[in-house]
This record gives sequence, structure tokens and C-alpha cells, in this order.
Amino acid sequence: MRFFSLLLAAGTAGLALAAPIGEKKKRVSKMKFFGVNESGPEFGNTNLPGTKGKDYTWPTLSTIDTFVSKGFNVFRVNIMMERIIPTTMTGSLDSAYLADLTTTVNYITNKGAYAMIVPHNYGRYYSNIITDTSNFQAFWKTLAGAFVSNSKVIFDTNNEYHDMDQNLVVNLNQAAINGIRAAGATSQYITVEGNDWTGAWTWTSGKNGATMGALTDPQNKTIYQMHQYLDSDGSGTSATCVSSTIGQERIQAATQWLKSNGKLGIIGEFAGGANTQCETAIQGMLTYMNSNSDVWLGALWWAAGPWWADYIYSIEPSSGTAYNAYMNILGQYE
Ligand SMILES: *[C@@H]1O[C@H](CO)[C@@H](O)[C@H](O)[C@H]1NC(C)=O
Ligand SMILES: CC(=O)N[C@H]1CO[C@H](CO)[C@@H](O)[C@@H]1O
Repeated sequence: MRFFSLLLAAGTAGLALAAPIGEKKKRVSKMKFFGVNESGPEFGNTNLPGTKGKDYTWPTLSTIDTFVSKGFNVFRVNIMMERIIPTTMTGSLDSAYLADLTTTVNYITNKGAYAMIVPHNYGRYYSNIITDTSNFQAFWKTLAGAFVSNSKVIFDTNNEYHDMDQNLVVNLNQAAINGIRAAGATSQYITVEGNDWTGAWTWTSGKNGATMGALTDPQNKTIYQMHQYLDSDGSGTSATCVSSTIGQERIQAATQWLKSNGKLGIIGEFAGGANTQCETAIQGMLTYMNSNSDVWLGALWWAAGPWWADYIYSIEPSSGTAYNAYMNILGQYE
């Protein structure tokens, strides 16, 4: 039993909530990464490229400080492919969007944290499923080329492929790995995502388990990114969780898959509503991950960002619904 288990017991009894949110917790997790999604640059995606400040925005940098001071060490920065490389995937970087992305990334990595760059594109470019793997490889070679010298950047090939041919999803992930490494970005971690919204709970019952293990990376620094919400359909749209034990239950089979296949995983998105049942379920999942930290490298809450308003999972400091419900809980696992 590790120290965090004691904290967890205290939390269940309501005692951990006595700690002020501003207090930095002792790092008790064995997991390498713990962090949040940063939303904003991918907003307004029905208007491409759209206008900064009107259709989309960038994270408020001071909020990064708040998370870092509490021990969070990874930020998943959501961008749009069409904004960073407009018109065609074989095109060039948009200098204004790249400058803003670089400002955000450097701010994060200068604090010693990791910045995970993820095109929030669901395997689509201008709403069409990406079928040309060589164009996708070119996209990634160009984008990764801008961050070659920053080893604290993590490249996430795409957010939540879904309703796509399974082999295509595998091939797109492989093309991204090839493009990133061909750019000379050899020190960075890459996360790959599966079909079916990369759900952990369907990883082995669906087709990901049978196919995604085939990916190869010459640097052997590829992590399998899965997402897990705890509402009935696993979509992350309800504040109600199925049960207080649904967290660990939903990731058990995926954990076994990682172990049997010698792979490493990360839960790139998870969240629950601000209620006792969800809070217990979230703690159960993180505790389970912590005790399987040989394969689970970390977890990232969905989501922070300045434009979430009263969104059920908003962890934006300091008014977000989840900020107040979950910061002390998550603080046990950073
Ligand atoms: C690649 O990484 C995995 C996961 O850490 C490890 O089990 C495996 O031994 C590594 N393979 C090589 C060839 O280093
Ligand atoms: C579960 C969840 O919050 N999904 C959101 C992911 O991000 C996109 C784009 O910001 C939103 O539209 C989804 O609602």
C-alpha cells in the first residue's frame, strides 16, 4: 500500500477536502504524467480558419502557473490542423497560429512541464476523413519540425479517430510516427490514438486491441493514449457516473492489453461530474492506474480553458465546476 491510499481513505471520509485548494500536495503518484487538457485554440471549428478572439482563443498563461504550482506536469494543447497548416496537409505552417502555439508551448515547457500538441480533428481535415497517409505524414513532418529542439513536447497524432476503417487508423498513426521522426524529432514522446474515440473501455472488445499493437517507433517512445469517461454511454456528456466503481472497471481490460503487449498507456482525457459518486469513481480509477504504473504513465483531466463557462467538467481556475470539486482529489495523484 502506498501513501496515497491513506490520503484516499481520508478523502472518502471527507477529510482531504479540508486542505485548501492552493496548497501544493506531496507527489505520491508513481505515474510520470498528470495534467489537464487546455481548450480554446480548437474552438469555433465550423469557421475555418476563423478569427482569434472571436472564434477561438489560447489558454490564459497564468492558469498554467496555477496547475504547475499544484504539481500538474502535462498540458494537452488542442489545436486545429486547418489552422496550423491551412488549405492542404502538404502546405506550410501559418505563421500567426504557429507563433501563438509556440508561445503557449514554450510557456509550459519553460515551467518544466510537458506540452502535448494534439490536432483536435477526429481523423478529419476540413470535415473529410483523412485517407492519404503520405499527406498526413507530410503534415506531421512539417509540424514536428517546428518543435524538434524541445524535448518536453509530446506529439499526439490526432484526437479521437472514430467511424473510420480500422487499418486506416493504424496506418495514419504509423504515418504520423514516421513523419515526426523524419523531421528529426527523435527525443519526444508520441501518443497514438485508436478508433472508436480511443475509448479504453472498448479497446479490446472493439478492433483497436487486435490491430494497434503493430505500430512501430524507431525511438520506442510511443505511448497508447486512451480516453475514459464514466457516464453511461462513455461520451463525457453527463455529470452522472454509472457507479462508484465504474472507473477501474472500465480500464481493466485495456490495462491487461498493455501488459500482454508490452506497451505503455496514458489516459489523455477523463472526467466526472461534481458529485460524490463520480468523485469516488474517479479516485478508484486513478488508484487502480497508480497500482498499475508499470503500464500507465499518467492521466489528464478534461478540461481547462478560458471559454468553458459553467461546463460540467471545467477545471479552469478558479471558478470552474470541477476546479472546486476535484482539485484536492486530483492533487493526491499528481
Ligand atoms: C520498448 O519499450 C517498452 C515499454 O517500455 C519495453 O517493454 C520494451 O522492452 C522496449 N523495447 C526496446 C527494444 O527497447
Ligand atoms: C467530452 C468533451 O468535453 N468533449 C469536448 C471535446 O472538445 C470538443 C472541442 O472543444 C468539444 O466540442 C467536446 O464537447
